[in-house]
This record gives sequence, C-alpha cells and structure tokens, in this order.
Amino acid sequence: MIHDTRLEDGQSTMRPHERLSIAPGATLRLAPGGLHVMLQALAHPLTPGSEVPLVLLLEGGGSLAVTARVRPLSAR
Ligand SMILES: [Cu+2]
Repeated sequence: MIHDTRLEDGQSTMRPHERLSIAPGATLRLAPGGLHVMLQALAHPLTPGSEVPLVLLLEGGGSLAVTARVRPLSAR
C-alpha cells in the first residue's frame, strides 16, 4: 500500500495514502520520510542489498514493473 510520512507534534507518523495522481510530465518521488510503498504480510524477512520486484497498478488497467533495492532502516 502507499503510505505518507508526516511530522506531527514532533513525531514522525505514517498513514495510508489514497491513490496517487501524477500529472502528465510530472515526477512523483517515493522515498523514506515521504510517500512510500509499504510492504505488508511479507513471506520472509528482507535482506539489505537484495532486490524486490514490485508491480505498481495504474488506473485504467496498466501496470509498471519496478525493482526496489532493500536498504537498512538507517539508510537515507
Ligand atoms: Cu509506511
């Protein structure tokens, strides 16, 4: 699912984000500390340095295949 990270009362919190809208020609960055893809119900722990294939579903039926590299939680 898509999450958004916000700072509230000095605390960083994550909340589910509804579908993302990207204007034609615009760029949307998914990154730690902002909008990000939150993986849930993993079958096994992810190992830093490994890669995870993801398929992002697009409105209208399209899809976008991407590869996410697993980084330690301390990584920026
Ligand atoms: Cu999250």
